[in-house]
Amino acid sequence: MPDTPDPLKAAWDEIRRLKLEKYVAELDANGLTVVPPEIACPGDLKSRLLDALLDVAEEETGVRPDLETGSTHSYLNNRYAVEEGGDSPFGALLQCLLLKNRAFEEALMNPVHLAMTTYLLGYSMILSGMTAFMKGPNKSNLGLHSDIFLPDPYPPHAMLAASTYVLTDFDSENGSTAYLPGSHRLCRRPNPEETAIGEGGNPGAIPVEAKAGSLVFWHGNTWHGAFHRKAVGLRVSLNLLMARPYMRTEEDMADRIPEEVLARNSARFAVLTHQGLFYGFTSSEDASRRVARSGKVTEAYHKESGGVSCTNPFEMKMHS
Ligand SMILES: O=C(O)CCC(=O)C(=O)O
Ligand SMILES: [Fe+2]
Repeated sequence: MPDTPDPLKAAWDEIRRLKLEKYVAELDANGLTVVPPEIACPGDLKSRLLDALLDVAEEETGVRPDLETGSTHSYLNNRYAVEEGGDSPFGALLQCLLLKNRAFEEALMNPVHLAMTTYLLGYSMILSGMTAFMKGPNKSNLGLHSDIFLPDPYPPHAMLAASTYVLTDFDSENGSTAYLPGSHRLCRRPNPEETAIGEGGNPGAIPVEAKAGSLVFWHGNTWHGAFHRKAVGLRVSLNLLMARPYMRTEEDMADRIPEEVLARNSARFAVLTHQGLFYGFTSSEDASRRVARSGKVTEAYHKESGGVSCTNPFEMKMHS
């Protein structure tokens, strides 16, 4: 047998190096885990992410969000309002964030983030999308759902993983994420009568309690939603949706990442931002260009990862 490194062993070694074993156990058992700030966000990453999001929101709307009172976002009638004229269960959405501040590159490349999501999705995973939610006081709960857009039954292994940087404290009063422990093993989406949370809703759904600076991870199959915010002020979170490379992604990044951004990052960053994908071509010439780019990036990543990554669709394994 050739002496090829084992990607599962490599992923596990990294988890042990970062002392994440107990969070992996919780993720396996419950389908969701909270990694606390001292492990998830060393240094000042949390405050830089929060400041960056306030800046992006101000640039997009002309108004700086009011963190203390939430008055800029109360009862926001926005996309995905549950009923006509009602408020949005997400609050404001800030999308396609990766290139809007260097702190977002750091959020993606944070070793804790990569170790936990690589455990679920393998070394060939990619970023599906980077989205922030800013929620003021509101009335609408976000019902339970799985993030994955696949027909039931879902495979038991993760095809998607979600990572949420909690940037203001989470509990049910202030509109935290909710989830149903163990639901990742049901391998199906909830039926309509199983989606409601809060009073009279799904009795198993519980709030995610997490201090600002925590990083919450959930399996793509896990049923989750969010409680409406009763407290004043804003709930701010940054969500990174990660995917296996053959999933359709939220964002199309292949031709969007400037050379200077690629140059200052690792080969893994290039793979995460779709440079290793060649599907999506628009002509035969474009297909050739993408295949050549993919080959270059994939080879560089293979070397950088010590041979554990494999993005070749004919050879890919569960953790490679
Ligand atoms: O607002 C939340 O906590 C949940 C949002 C959500 O469903 C998601 O990020 O997939
Ligand atoms: Fe979701």
